[in-house]
Amino acid sequence: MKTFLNLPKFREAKVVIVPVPYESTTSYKKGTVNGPSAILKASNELYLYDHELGIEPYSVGITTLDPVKSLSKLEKLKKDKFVIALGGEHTISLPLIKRFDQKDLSILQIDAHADMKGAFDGNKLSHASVMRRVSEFNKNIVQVGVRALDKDEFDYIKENKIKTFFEFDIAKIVKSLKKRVYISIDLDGFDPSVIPDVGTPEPGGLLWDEVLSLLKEVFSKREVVGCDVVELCPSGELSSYTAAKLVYKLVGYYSSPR
Ligand SMILES: [Mn+2]
Repeated sequence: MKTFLNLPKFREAKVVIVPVPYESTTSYKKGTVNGPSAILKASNELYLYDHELGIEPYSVGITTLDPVKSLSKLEKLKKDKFVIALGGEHTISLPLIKRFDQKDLSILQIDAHADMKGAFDGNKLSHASVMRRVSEFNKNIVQVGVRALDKDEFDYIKENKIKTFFEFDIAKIVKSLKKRVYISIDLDGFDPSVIPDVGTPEPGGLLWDEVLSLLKEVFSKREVVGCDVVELCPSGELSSYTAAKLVYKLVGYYSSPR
């Protein structure tokens, strides 16, 4: 497997890209297992300069780990580096979030789905239940882009005061976040015109500029502790390249001064 931007492995890097080709419970289109390698391959095509930020984000130091395939290994990842995990199905967020101290920590979830099902196909550890499992130890979940959910999920959200924004209002979203934030980006949160290749596509999603404006604001106003970008189900260049660019934007926002 290639590395992000084809950069050599580098111990002192501040940003660590972790490929997680984990797919166990996808329910519709399969192929998220190929997501990480497609993002790494597409990252070769990126321009290194970010004109919005006026920096070359790679200069912060980026390294790519060998792929991690098990959820238990993810929970043991170190916290002294800024980890961006590449999925794989959304289930991988659970161990990635669990490894942090939950005090003053919000989870910003960009997603078409609430992922709040008690269980899915009888499985409690499913991509469609991942945020429900997170909510069992941290209810500070802020959801953006959600447009497909069951009534049970809707009721659970209300009862447990999960902050689900059905309207896109950046100021209100950022205000609802605690001091520290973990960002989980399910690529189906984007409109399918932006990223068509996802396991469970849903029309009416967020646009590229909207997501970037939100992320930029979150990184400048809060301490972001880690990120994941999940559910790419690659079949064409557009989605893989866009996902790679998103990852590089995350590196850029992380490395620009607050
Ligand atoms: Mn999801």
